[in-house]
This record gives sequence, structure tokens and C-alpha cells, in this order.
Amino acid sequence: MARKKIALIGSGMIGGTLAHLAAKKEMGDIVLFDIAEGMPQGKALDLSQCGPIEGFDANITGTNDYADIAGADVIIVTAGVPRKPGMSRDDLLGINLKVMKSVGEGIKAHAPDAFVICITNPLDAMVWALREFSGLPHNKVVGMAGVLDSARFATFLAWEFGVSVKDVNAFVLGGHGDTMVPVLSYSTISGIPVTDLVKMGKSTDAKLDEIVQRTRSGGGEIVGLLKTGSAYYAPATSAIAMAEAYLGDQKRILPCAAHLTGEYGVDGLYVGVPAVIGADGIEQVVEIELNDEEKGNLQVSVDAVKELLEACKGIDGSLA
Ligand code: A3D
Repeated sequence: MARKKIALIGSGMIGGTLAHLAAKKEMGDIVLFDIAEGMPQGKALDLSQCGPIEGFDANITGTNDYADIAGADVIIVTAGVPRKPGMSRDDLLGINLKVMKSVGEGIKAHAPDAFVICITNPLDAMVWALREFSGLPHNKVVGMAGVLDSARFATFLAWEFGVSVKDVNAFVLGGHGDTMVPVLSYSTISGIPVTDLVKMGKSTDAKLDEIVQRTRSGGGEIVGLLKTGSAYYAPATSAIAMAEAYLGDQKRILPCAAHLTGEYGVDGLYVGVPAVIGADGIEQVVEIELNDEEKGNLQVSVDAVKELLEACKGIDGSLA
């Protein structure tokens, strides 16, 4: 059987980390694409030379030519400009929308059968625009945010309760922004709802509220510390989990920005929801029951995504 092919559009901090992870896991051959000349080629060479030490078989190449992504099974898009301190995700809109246009057209021309995972911010708008520009089926284009936001939420919960992260199951709904909705009612530690653990005196509602708030601003906290650029290790790991679910037909339920057609009362938008990822891409959106407060919070988040899409349509008339 031929090796799988993974194309990484954008070879910056996340792109390079993705290539290293995909190679270490021998997920397939890897193509690093970027508009910066020499950079993806240099990273590919450097990463190839990890092979003899780490003992992986993967052909890693770098390119500035979309023709080289032909036949890719999975494409992970990080092309664009990352957030700088003080810059909101939404400030990135205009710049990254143009990038999505060129990436979408490149994918459409050279790898229309790929499963495409978008990471570029502002995520919910960029994944929607990328789908529009590429013309791929909606189930084959998805946004990565929920796996990362949920991992941040789970990390903070594990620290609070003093338990292994392996036992924490937590997830986040809604858009990837300050309005995201960490869902406490479905968050458990070894199956025990965290809300029950509060009743047992293991934490307090106030502490959990702080954790929800810290999760919402989790990306900004890292941007503030790094001072240049944004998080890249955990974002890359999150997208790799989604790619593995697709390549291995794992039917994992992962929170991701999926295209909704009526689920959660939302139509025609990409919003973070739990979805089944398997060989057909996004195979199903899982609709969980929400309490009134969560429903209200999700609506605020959906409205924020809608506003972003309207702004995109204002910038690029072809999207209207
Ligand atoms: P960075 O290291 O700057 O890499 C981006 C790369 O994109 C650079 O190498 C650029 O040269 C390249 N690029 C720019 N324009 C184009 C183009 N038209 N075609 C191809 N490549 C191009 O950034 P990064 O890797 O740290 O972050 C990448 C993106 O991910 C940014 O938009 C971040 O905001 C976003 N991000 C999202 C999350 C989510 O959870 C959704 C988390 C962290 C970062």
C-alpha cells in the first residue's frame, strides 16, 4: 500500500511542529509548503536529518509550488499571520482572508480529495472561507480549535483537582474566541461530573468559574508570555489527533469547528461542536443537551461567528 501523504500549508511554528510530529508517528510522507522561499526546504532538510536518530521513515520535502501537494490525503493549513500581543484574533481577519483565498484555490487545483484541517485564525471564519474558496465538500473541511481549547480546560481541571490529565474529560463548544463555551456540565474526572466534585468539597464554583475564564483566554495568556507569536506545540498536537482520526477511520468524537446545517439551531456556519471523525471526514455532528445558561452562551458565541462572516463578505465580494 502506498504511503499516505500529508501536506502542511504554512511551515512556520505550527507547520514545523506538525511535520515533526507526523514524521515521528510515521503517518506518511510530508510536504511542507510556504510562500517564504527556502524556509520549507530548510525545515524539511533539518527534519529529515532527525530520521536516523529518531528512527522514522518519512520522506519530508519543502516547496513553494502548490503542484507538490498533489494527491495529499490530509492537508493542515496554518498559513497566515499569527496573533501578536494586544492583537485580537479578529484583527487578523483581513490579512488571513486573502491567504485563505490563495490556499483554497491551490487545494482546489491540486488536492481536491484531501481532508483539510484549518488552524489559521480567526478560526471559525477562516475555515468557512477556506471551504468556500476550495469548493470541497463540507464534511472534508474542518477547523481545529475545540481539541486545543478542551485540552487547555482539561489541564486546568487536572491541576485544580490534583489528578492525572489522563482521567479528565472536558470539552469546549462554540467559536474559538473569547466567547467559547467550556461546558462544565459534561466535564468529568474518571466519569465523575466536576460539578459533583464541587458538592463533595473538592473545589468551589468560584474556582471553576476562574478555570472557565482562564480557558477562554488560554491563547492570549500564552501570546502574552511568548511576546512573539502564539502557541504552537498544543495546537499542532491537536490537529495531529484529528488527522489520525481521519486516516485511521477511528470514529473519534472530537470537538471541532464543523459545518452545521440546523444542528444546535445553527445553519450554514462553522461552529465548535462534538463531531465524529472517520474515513468520510466529519461523519456526524453530535447534538448534546445543554442547560439554559449554556444555550445562551453558545448563542453569544454563534452571533460572534456570524459577525465575522459578515465582515468577511464585506471584504471579499465573491463570498457574499
Ligand atoms: P507562523 O509561525 O507565522 O507561520 C505561518 C506561516 O504562514 C509563515 O511561515 C508564513 O510565511 C506562512 N504564510 C503566510 N502567508 C502564506 C500564504 N499565502 N501561503 C502559504 N503560507 C503563507 O504562525 P504559527 O504557525 O504560529 O500560526 C499559524 C496560524 O495558526 C495563525 O493564524 C495563528 O493565529 C493560528 N493559531 C490558531 C490556533 C487555534 O487554536 C485555532 C492556535 C494557535 C495558532
